[in-house]
Amino acid sequence: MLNGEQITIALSKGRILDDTLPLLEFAGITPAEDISKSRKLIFDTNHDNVRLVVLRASDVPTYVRFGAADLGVAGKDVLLENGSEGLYEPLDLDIARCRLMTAAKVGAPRPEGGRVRVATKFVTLAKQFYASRGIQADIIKLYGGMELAPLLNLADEIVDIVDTGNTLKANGLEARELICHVSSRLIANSAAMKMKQAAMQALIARLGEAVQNRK
Ligand code: PRT
Ligand code: MG
Repeated sequence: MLNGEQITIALSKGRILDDTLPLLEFAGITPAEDISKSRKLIFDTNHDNVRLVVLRASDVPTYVRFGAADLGVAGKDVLLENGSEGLYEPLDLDIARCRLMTAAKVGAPRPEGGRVRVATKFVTLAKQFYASRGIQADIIKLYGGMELAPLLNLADEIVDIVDTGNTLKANGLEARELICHVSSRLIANSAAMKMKQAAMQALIARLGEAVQNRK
């Protein structure tokens, strides 16, 4: 079914990878070796023309946008934050589900009158959210461990991903407002969708079946 066109699929390291591999497996694509046990970044598969590359979650859209990878799997949070220009989003894979939320110290009131200091790695989404509520926010860019910022009084609030809420709880924080629901999406390079139409469509269709099968 997959014809000879070379297809490169970019996967996110970490939690998304664990949920993506079973979908690929159902779609008939098996890595030639155990990705989680290897330090390699490029993996052959049981299909001569399909290979997998394993990247940082936030780099996946970049590889796909520039056509270095034809397909990729990325969180909707990353796509919304970085923009999805030049990308198709043919499938909601319905994996790595979570919520983007604001959070603050338990019981702490939002500073009145003045500006709210917000620590996050989602600078664009945070700006949009507070602006949409008419709240003046000073956004402080962090690269991780956002939970620490309110504890050390670097910020009043954070914007971060919440799943179980355990991380917030363990740090004396509580979720406040929901910004958006998040799941991982299959993304496709728009030129590859035309140039490699047959192989791309076949793969997307198979992955669509894999998603349905999980439901
Ligand atoms: O390393 P890099 O900065 O490139 O990426 P990353 O650290 O965001 O990668 P990774 O693997 O942690 O997350 C990749 C994607 O998984 C995210 O972009 C989301 O789309 C999705 N996802 C799903 C999550 C979570 N669930 C999640 N729980 N991403 C992060 N978390 C973190 C969250 O940041 C917080 O620290 O887990 C903690 C909250 O979890 P709970 O269960 O305690 O609420
Ligand atoms: Mg992480």
